[in-house]
Amino acid sequence: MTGGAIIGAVIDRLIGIVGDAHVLRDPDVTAGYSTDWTRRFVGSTPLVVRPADTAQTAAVIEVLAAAGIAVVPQGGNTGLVGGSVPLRGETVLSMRRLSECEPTDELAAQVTVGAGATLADVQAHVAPSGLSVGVDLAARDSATIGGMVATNAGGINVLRYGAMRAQVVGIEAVLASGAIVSHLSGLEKDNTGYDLGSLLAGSEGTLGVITRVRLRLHPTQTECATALLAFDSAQDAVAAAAALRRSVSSLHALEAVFDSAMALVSAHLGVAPPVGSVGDGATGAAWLVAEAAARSDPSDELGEAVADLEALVTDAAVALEPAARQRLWAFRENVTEAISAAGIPHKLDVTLPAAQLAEFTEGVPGVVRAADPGAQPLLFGHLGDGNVHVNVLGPAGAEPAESVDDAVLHYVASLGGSISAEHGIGTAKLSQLHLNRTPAELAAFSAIKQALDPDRMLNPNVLLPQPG
Ligand code: FAD
Ligand code: 2HG
Ligand code: ZN
Repeated sequence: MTGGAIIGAVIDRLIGIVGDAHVLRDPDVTAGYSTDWTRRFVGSTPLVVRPADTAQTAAVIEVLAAAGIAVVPQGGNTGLVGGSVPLRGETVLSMRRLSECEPTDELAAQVTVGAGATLADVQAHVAPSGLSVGVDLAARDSATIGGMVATNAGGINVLRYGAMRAQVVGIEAVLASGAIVSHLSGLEKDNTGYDLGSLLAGSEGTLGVITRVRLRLHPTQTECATALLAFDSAQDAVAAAAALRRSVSSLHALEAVFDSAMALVSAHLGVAPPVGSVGDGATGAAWLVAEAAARSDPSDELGEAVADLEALVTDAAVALEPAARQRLWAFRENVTEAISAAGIPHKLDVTLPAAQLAEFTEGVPGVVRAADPGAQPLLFGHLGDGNVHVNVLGPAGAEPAESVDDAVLHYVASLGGSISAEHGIGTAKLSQLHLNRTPAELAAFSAIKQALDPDRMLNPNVLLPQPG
């Protein structure tokens, strides 16, 4: 049963496990758990259950599975691919209450945290030990560690530390059967069979509900230098990004904002960038945010590398102090907010091979407009990882034609790229997954799902080919 009447006896049993205050049934309250961050994906649910710990999570899943009620696990609900909301009346399992952070293990440089802890909370928790989480992203105040593992989130420091999967040294999760798998010892070398942490990373809530995560931490890079670099063309920005990757050993982030997105974000902030000229969104200009970070001042290393780019860079601003660095970052970090304020975009999150990156950034606006002449492509992203975010707005902030997604993702695949760099497949990219994955791979995915969740109780609408 998904949606429809939830038997009173089931609700009574759930209340017995988590308490009446944590079985939410008021439609005004559950609505907030049923619409995604972008407002593109709107579902509904009769029930939101908020367990407090792993044992309660397991007990809730057992009750729901016995009643044949499917579940959508939800963390901060900041996911961007329609994977965190109940699109077919599923029950939402909100993991936000599992927010406990255990003491930082300074000897191992690791920490075990509840799946519902936000990234910002964990960052603040480990900071006094001189340690940092390897993944950082603009949704840090709401995104949870469980959701970030489930999506294998990327963010701004992947070129240095890898994505979320690379941070996981231990995991605890509840399977669809209600069984708890817990492997949190954090041994750096541990070849004792299948790595369930790796399997659950990027599984988007389809294989298990993550309840606790042991994270590998990194020494905090205390000295930072940030540069905002302006370019006349996307091609020049791509060439400069490749050069900076080769030459700056302390490179910590390498982000891009292309003309159309810079026009929107600077209007949203009410501030022009300190370098480069913002046009009408069609000049082809581009900006890079390049950050170097180390235990000793990296500004000379970054400055020399930027000076070597004089044939490409038209102007550069460099900042060392936190407030000044933040003013440069604002032009990158606020793009998603600025787009959301302008309308409901389609979000295409792609990676290109290095050799095709310039061709793609220059070619994709034409591909978008050929599919929907009224659509507005907005490009930005993690250029150091080859990851471009192509957001597309329709006229007056409406959604663009559905055909835009197909056109862009086919173009990406034709260039050898990935249709999902870091946000996942969710429901948004489900029909294009075959562009990147062979029938044999999809069959293996289905076999894993069948083994761990034969009745499709966990997030049944996302990632996997739908039955029938
Ligand atoms: P949710 O949105 O609640 O859920 C996401 C998926 O994970 C769903 O499929 C859900 O079912 C599953 N899930 C959630 N919790 C669990 C759990 N405990 N166990 C099992 N499955 C679970 N993403 C990036 O990769 N890089 C970025 O730079 C980035 N920047 C962002 C900036 C903004 C402003 C916003 C709004 C989003 C951004 N995102 C980014 C997307 C989003 O923040 C990430 O996908 C994040 O990992 C989602 O975490 P969450 O807790 O909000 O998960
Ligand atoms: C980012 O890099 C996030 O800012 C969000 O991944 C991207 O809004 C988007 O498409
Ligand atoms: Zn991103």
